[in-house]
Amino acid sequence: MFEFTVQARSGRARTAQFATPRGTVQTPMFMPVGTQGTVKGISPQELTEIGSQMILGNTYHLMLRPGEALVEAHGGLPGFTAYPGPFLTDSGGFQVMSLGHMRKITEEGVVFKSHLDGSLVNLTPERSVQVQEALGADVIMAFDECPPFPAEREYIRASLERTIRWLERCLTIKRKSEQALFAIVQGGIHEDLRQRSLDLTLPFGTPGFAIGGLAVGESKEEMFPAVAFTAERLPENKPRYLMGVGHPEDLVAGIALGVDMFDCVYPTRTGRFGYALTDVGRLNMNSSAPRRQLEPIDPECDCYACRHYTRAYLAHLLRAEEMLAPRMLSLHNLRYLHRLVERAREAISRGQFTEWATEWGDTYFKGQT
Ligand code: PRF
Ligand code: ZN
Repeated sequence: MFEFTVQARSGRARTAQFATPRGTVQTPMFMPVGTQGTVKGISPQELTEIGSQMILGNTYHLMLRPGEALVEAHGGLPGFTAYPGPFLTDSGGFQVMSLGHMRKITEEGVVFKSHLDGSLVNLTPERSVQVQEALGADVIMAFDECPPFPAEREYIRASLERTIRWLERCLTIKRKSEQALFAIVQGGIHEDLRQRSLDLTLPFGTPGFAIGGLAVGESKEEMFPAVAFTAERLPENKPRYLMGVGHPEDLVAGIALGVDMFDCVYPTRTGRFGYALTDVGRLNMNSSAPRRQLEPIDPECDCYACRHYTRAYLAHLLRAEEMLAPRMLSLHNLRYLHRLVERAREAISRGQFTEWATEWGDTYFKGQT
């Protein structure tokens, strides 16, 4: 179980099969985010149809509401959500930082005020793993700290060392063997701190490794060198997961650096706001032009929205605030990212990833407004 089999390489990019208890997935892959136990507006049947392979769930949200016991009573996230495929849950640390109030980080863990009812909640490495076990995902994440950007170098150093002690505690908890626990490499954008985090994390030999602490407000010129530095020092035979990254151009750049897994709310969130992802950049469906356009969002796309609806119809739905609009734009955007990684996998299999990526980038950036 959790065998990661590289099938082809092209430069640093690779395509692989990753075996999980609920099915084998093909990497590179994009994971839709289902924070509350649902990918906003999209049914499990639709997810399967558009080629979603693994869905992300959140410890932070689900432990607060409805509580992990209720999810466990349904047989975990697959029973609760009726999505039968593989799941990955994030550990909660990152969400506490971005959503929780009045948090206090200590060696023990994090104390925060629930964003729902203001009650004080304690989240520790042990509790995070217990909750993730109850949620029943195939892949679970170590409880880490993701420092904000910018942060003092000394803070990032102390924080990454604490993240290692938390990793050790996560791995000490007795767990069902069919869940893979991925460690998370931190260290901000500093090479020496990334190296320190790698030196301390790699010996644990977890079945996969995540690159955390990035896409938190730094520039792309700062982020990608850190991704490159980290990715090339991670094991060849294990999945590499770049957390919270999901703009089309960042997927292509990440894949080029040897990243295998991505997740982001971007496709669904930007869809709800009326934007559609295409090979010529992001289309604003709220603007006036689409209201008169009788073509689909993307003639190349095989999603339900592109097979059935004109831009004019979707723009009309948006203006009328009909709920089919955010649903169809989310569906299209997810399909776009799944198709993007499919095309990347094909190019890698042909040994022509760089050529494909360059060609894709040429049209994508030319079309960007
Ligand atoms: N840690 C965890 N989840 C995350 C991150 C992290 O550093 C990020 C960083 N972009 C997104 N999600 N546990
Ligand atoms: Zn489409």
